[in-house]
Amino acid sequence: MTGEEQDTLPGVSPASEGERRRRWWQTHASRVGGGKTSRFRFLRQGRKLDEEFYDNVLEALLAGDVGLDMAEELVSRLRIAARDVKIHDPEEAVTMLEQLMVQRLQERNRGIGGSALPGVIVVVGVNGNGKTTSVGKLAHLLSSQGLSVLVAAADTFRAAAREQLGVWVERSGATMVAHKDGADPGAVVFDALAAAEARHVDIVLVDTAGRLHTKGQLMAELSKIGKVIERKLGRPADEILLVLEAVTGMNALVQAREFQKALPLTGIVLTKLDGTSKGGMVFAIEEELGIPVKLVGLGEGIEDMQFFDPQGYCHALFQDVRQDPTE
Ligand SMILES: Nc1nc2c(ncn2[C@@H]2O[C@H](COP(=O)(O)OP(=O)(O)OP(=O)(O)O)[C@@H](O)[C@H]2O)c(=O)[nH]1
Ligand SMILES: [Mg+2]
Repeated sequence: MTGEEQDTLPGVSPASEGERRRRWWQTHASRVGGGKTSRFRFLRQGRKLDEEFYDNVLEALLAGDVGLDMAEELVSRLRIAARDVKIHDPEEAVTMLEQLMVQRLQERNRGIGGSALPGVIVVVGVNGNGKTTSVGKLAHLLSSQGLSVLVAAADTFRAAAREQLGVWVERSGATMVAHKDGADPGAVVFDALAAAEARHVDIVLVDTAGRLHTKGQLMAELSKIGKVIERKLGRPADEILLVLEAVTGMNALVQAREFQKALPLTGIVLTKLDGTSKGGMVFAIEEELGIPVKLVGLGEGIEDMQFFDPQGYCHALFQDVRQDPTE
């Protein structure tokens, strides 16, 4: 199973899924990068492609938190492209910039999962960044694509974590395997996998307890969850997704390094992208971490998660410019 539009999860029609995804990005566009506070909105206003225009592009990219190296690379690509295809006005150049940003993001493989069933997706991260909510939304997203989903409540640490997850799972039509508070998370995962095999479930989602990346013992617990999966299925989990809040900034790198030591990360779930005006964060995170953003959260509702889509995302970053160029 993979999450790209062209080759998607088992049982899903790629065409209808692509259309659904496009619609989602359109309806959520105003939340990416803070809508009216979009950093790209003034770019089309200049008269000609002079140094001031390129300075403004660089400034907008930096203000949108794209990151210095990436911002410079994009401006340099834009200069070359503008010269090669003979672009003379800012309007066209901004359209070209958007295309270059899409291309840059398309260089990464954002597929989700493998081919063996059940597919296993483990969600990890520091406290309170949106893991449980993301598992709930993802259960809904995958169920709505016709997949059977089983959720393992492996956060046995925080009181009420199981109940919180249970509410999401019920709403999404998935099923859940849970143990008592304080139980061994590895045992929960083992039982969830056994149940998934017995019931021929497509996907197992594992919600884990929030943990500070500096706490060695808690990180060892994550490694153990990885080993349980390998022992039970004879293969590693398909995805280990690190949940990061879009506002995390440089600490994301520190977090990712520590989690990477416990389990090999395969992707990022970027949450709360609706709560920042720095919508360019996806570029910075991918450059810093070298791990692709695979899913984004743009709100607290059950429908507010989608597979990351370079085109939909860049379109959203520039939408303010497009809709209201003179304001
Ligand atoms: N605005 C917004 N809020 C979000 C998003 N994702 C999660 N939240 C909110 O973030 C808060 C924490 O979410 P949880 O899912 O409980 O976080 P968690 O990582 O499971 O927390 P712990 O298990 O305690 O580590 C909740 O109030 C969610 O509604 C998002 O994409 N956008
Ligand atoms: Mg949680």
